[in-house]
Amino acid sequence: MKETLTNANFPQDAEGHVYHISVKRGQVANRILTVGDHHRARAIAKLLDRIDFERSSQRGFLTITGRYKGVPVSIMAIGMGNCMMDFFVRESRAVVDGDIAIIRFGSCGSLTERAPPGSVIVPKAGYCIRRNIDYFCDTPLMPAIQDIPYLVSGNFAADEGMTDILEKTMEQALAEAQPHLDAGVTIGPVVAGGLNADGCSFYSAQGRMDPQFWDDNKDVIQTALAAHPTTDALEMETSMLFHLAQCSKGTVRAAGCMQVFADRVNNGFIRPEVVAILEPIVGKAVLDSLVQVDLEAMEEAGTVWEN
Ligand code: R1P
Repeated sequence: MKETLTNANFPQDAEGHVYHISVKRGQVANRILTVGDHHRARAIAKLLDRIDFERSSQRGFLTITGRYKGVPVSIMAIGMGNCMMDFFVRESRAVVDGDIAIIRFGSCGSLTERAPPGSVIVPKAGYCIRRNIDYFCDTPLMPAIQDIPYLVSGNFAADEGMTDILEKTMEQALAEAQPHLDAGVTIGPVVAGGLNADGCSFYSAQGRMDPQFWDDNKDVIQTALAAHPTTDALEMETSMLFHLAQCSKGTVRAAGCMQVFADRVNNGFIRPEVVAILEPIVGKAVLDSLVQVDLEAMEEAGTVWEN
C-alpha cells in the first residue's frame, strides 16, 4: 500500500481511488467485460478502437478502459473466485455513475455432453456450491448443517435482455467463424438456457479428488445436479456476479458466458490451439453484445478519461 487511505468502512485514497482495484471516478466505463485471466484481457483489449486508461493494481486487478465501436467500455481482469468478484463489483460500483452492465467471459468445466471442450455456455442463472467448514470442525456451531460437507444454494438469475443479446451474438459469431477454420477444428456449439454453478474452490467444491486432503466430496457434483438438473457449467465467479447484481438495488445488470475448457463428464481438456482460435471470437462477441445493451450512461455524454 502506497497511498494514505481514509474511511475504514469503504477505503479510498485522497483522490478517490478504491482500495483494491485502484481506480477512481472517470476511469471505469458503464459497460464492463470482465475476465479472470490478464492475458485474455490484454488480447481482447487489442479489439478496442483506442485505449484511454490502463491500470494494474497491487492486488491483482487490471483495468483497461477505451472505446469499442465508439462506445466507452472497460475490460477488467479480476483473477479467480467469489471473493475477487466481490471486490470488483463493489469497488467498480463505487466509482461509476449510472447503471452498469457487466458481462463475464470465463472458462469452465462442463457437466453436460451437450457442451464439449470448445463450446460456449451462456447460462440463464447460477448458484453456488460452498464447502461447509463447520462439517470439518471439531466443535461445530451449526448443528442443523454439521453433517453436510457442501452446501448448494438456490439460483440467481442473469439479466434476461443481456443474456438474450449475448446468446444471439455468440451464435452468429461462431457460425460465421466456423467455415474459415482449418479442417478438423470445431468450435461451439453455444449452449444456452441452463445453469452455472460456482464452486468456492477449484478442487473440493468442484468434486476434484485430492488424496492429500480430507474433503468428503465424492458426491458433491451429483448432489448439485440432483438439486439443479439443468446445470451446464462449473466455475468460480459467474453465479457470484449474478448474486451481486441481484443485490445491487437495480443498478448492476449482468450476463455471462464461458468457453468450456474441462470436460467433467468424460474427463477431457481443451487443446491450446482451440483456445487460441476460440478466445478472440468469443471476446469480440462479448464486446459486440455489450455495446448493444441499452444503458443510459453519464459517460456517454463525454467523460474525460484520466490517467
Ligand atoms: C480456474 O482455473 C479458473 O478458471 C475459470 C474458473 O472460474 C477459475 O477462475 O475462470 P477464468 O478462466 O475466467 O479464470
